[in-house]
Amino acid sequence: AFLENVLQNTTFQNGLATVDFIDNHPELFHFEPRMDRGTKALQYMAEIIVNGNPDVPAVNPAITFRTPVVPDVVQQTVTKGSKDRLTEMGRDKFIDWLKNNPGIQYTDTTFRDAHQSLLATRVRTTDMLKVAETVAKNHPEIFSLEMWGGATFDVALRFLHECPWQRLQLMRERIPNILFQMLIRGSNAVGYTAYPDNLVETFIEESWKNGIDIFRIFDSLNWLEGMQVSINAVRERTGGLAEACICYTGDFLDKQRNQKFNLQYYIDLAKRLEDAGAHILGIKDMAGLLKPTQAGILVSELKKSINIPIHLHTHDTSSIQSATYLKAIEAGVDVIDVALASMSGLTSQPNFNSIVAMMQGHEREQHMNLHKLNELSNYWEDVREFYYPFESQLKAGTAEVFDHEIPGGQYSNLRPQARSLGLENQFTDIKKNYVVVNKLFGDIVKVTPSSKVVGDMALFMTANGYTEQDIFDKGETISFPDSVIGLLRGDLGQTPGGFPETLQKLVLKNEKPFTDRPNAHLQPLNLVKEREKFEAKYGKQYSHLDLLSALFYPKVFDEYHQFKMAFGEVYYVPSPVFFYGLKPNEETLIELAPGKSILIKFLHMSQVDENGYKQVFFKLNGQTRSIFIKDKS
Ligand code: 3PY
Ligand code: ZN
Repeated sequence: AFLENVLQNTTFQNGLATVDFIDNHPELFHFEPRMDRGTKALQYMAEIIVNGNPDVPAVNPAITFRTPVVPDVVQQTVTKGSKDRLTEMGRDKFIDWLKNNPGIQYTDTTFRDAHQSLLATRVRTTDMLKVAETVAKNHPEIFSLEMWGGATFDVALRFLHECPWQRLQLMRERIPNILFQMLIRGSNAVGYTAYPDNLVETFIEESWKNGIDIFRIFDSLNWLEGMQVSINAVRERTGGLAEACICYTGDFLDKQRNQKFNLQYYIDLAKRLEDAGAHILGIKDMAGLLKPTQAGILVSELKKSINIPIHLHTHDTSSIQSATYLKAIEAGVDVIDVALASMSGLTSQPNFNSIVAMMQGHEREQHMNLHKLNELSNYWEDVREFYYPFESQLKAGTAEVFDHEIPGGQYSNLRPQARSLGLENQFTDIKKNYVVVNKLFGDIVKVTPSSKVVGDMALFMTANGYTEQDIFDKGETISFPDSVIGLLRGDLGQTPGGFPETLQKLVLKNEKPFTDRPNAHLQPLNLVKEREKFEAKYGKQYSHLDLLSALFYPKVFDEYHQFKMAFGEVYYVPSPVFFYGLKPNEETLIELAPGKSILIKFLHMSQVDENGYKQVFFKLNGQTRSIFIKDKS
């Protein structure tokens, strides 16, 4: 139904509105929800043209983009793949098949970790959807697609203004045959802090219902207790697979080092994860520290000690990780993580296409259509250009990673973080301090969120010019960053051997640390009550899945909502337009819904008027329209 707003109100039109008119008629000041989708799309285009996208401050006006070419499909039908196999066999038989099948299996991380590690997680749903069907039809041999979780959940809502659940659903519709995989941070789920167990459980159940099959579960301190709730939830509430991880750090062959993380440590942890109900063991080498020789030894020893299949994940920061894969393959690893050529290497995963070539003639070769994989990589090469402001400065592999142990995803983030604090010139000191902090904390596993705490402390020490000795000498009077207090209080769980007590006392002052599960102190959420609160705030327009998003990220969700009210759905806006706006006389076809497209052409824009507004003129499906936008410059 058409609802009146203030501009159509006759009292207002006739100049009869009095001072309390606004108070008496708040309903007349709700404009946005009534705008149609085309108008909201124009509103967004106009905003970006006038004020730019705040997420991309440094735009290069000279840049032009190529049009990415979607590879032709080799056949119109979708061949059965790993997803069908899991459905047909059930979990136990599927796991047996995986263990006994000689061909090496590939997980493609292009839709998640690759862009999290190279492009600050910014890859948008529309760029994924365009090739989704191609992946399903041309590459049914892929074991799984890592396409959700980790930082994608937060970044989708916060910076891309799109719904992560919708991404999952749309991808699932287009790729029915290949297993979907997500990364989940145990009791930290897709966030950075501990959440009530029942929120994590509900989240896992809904992720499964909406398309996730493999749950790669880790704990940022390798603390089994932080993973158990998630493992149980996958087993009990889904038909999917619980892949529980040992996070790999250090170098167990390095005799110089205090060997807390020795070979036996990993084997014991792997056995405990198997006993805890893992269907697959993940070796999560988030910083790319697992060297080839060590990989051969680790995988062989694990193969002797556990019965579940092994899935290896690494980052190619040092540029030697394809050698690690070859050694692991020869030692019997079952699945490896790779990224399409143009989205691989450096802080991302090793090169899928080249590894397929490496395996040609090998006894564990798995057939893949390399020609088509190359075409797919070419698509991503062009798409990657859209995201140029998010590229990290790293140009070549670095063996320094074996010293600082900074995870791939964090490495590309730390420099912009340093820049925003005015510390970019001290990046070398930050890397050194990262090592110092790790030692101060007692040598811990560093992966989200524990890695963020080490990073925060390294930045804090660099900014204040503190040395290790200063921390002990002046610690009583230093107020440490909140995340550091949280870690040493046990908010993220426990580290093997515990945190060093002297530091713990200096940081916590008089506060007592936890020794048990931080989540156990959190009240279960009453989801019915939460729904009521949610509806009181946002009405009935959002689903149960949106409620879960809001429970993880209340503030981010609120901003997402505000954005949606003003600009509607933007996931289908082409990326160059989304980030940089249209140029005069440029046009774009926008698919609002299947079969409903609009053609928008940007004509020109006026000078700023006395109230600070610019008028932006478009043609929308041939009709001239204009939008007023406040110039924020
Ligand atoms: C994440 O937690 O997002 C990671 O990718 C950790 O490696
Ligand atoms: Zn990773």
